[in-house]
Amino acid sequence: MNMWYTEKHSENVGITMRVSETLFSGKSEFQQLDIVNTLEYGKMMLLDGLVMVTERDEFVYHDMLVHPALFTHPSPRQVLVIGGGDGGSIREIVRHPEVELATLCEIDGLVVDKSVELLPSMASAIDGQHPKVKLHIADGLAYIREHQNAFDVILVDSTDPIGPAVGLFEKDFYRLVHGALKADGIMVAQSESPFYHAEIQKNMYRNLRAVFPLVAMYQAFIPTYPSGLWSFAFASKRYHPLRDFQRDRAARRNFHTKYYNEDLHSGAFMLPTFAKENIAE
Ligand code: AG3
Repeated sequence: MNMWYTEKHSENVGITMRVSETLFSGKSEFQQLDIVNTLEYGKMMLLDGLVMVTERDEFVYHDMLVHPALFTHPSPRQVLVIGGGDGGSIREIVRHPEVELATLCEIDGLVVDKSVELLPSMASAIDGQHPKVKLHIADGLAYIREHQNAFDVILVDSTDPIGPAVGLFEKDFYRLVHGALKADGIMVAQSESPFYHAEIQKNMYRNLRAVFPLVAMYQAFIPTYPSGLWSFAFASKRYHPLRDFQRDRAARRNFHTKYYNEDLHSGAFMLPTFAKENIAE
């Protein structure tokens, strides 16, 4: 057996992984979903052919989407994830004792069902049993329109801006997120690769700045995403990710994080010049 899966990152470049078996392959109302087993990265989930998560490196993405905002907000009680149907972000959120309720709003029920069935190391908190987790299979835009002034932190755990996620990179959506946050709320969204996606980042950060008073980019190393250099947008109504960082609370956390730590929190906001230039005002 010599089966390989390649995600093309440009016309001429891609990442390729040896695959041992296909665990699921099917089409939902929204997108193509595939879950395969790879030899080096464990199980891998793809949406419309794009790598969403692998068991081996998902810890980087989920640590970094969740912990910087939750260790900056002094009291993150109500947290919403838009997208993120694999459950990895919710798993990290409920490790914070301050969190009272973690809500997942995922548009595609098939992603949740198949993650619970095939990716239990990520989906353990969204199997319907966790007392602090609420699950909505719904369009994120419609959901936040109906839940204004409700959340301390909103995390946008989306795929690339093609297919069902296009709207999650637009100004109208950020206005709704702003309204769905309380007066001191924080939003974090995955914001693509500074190396490959300069145009997307330029528009995305311009849209965010039109809505939020404080917008910053931070980075993480994610081997299976295009270029390996990935980024997140921190958009905030009040708290600054470095000045208001609750370093002591982060250092005293009573759970293990394999990527995030209290030193890296600040380091992640230091950017290479080309990344700064992508989002220069
Ligand atoms: N979110 C996917 C980020 C985009 C990856 N892009 C790509 N492979 N071209 C991951 C969701 C994990 N909860």
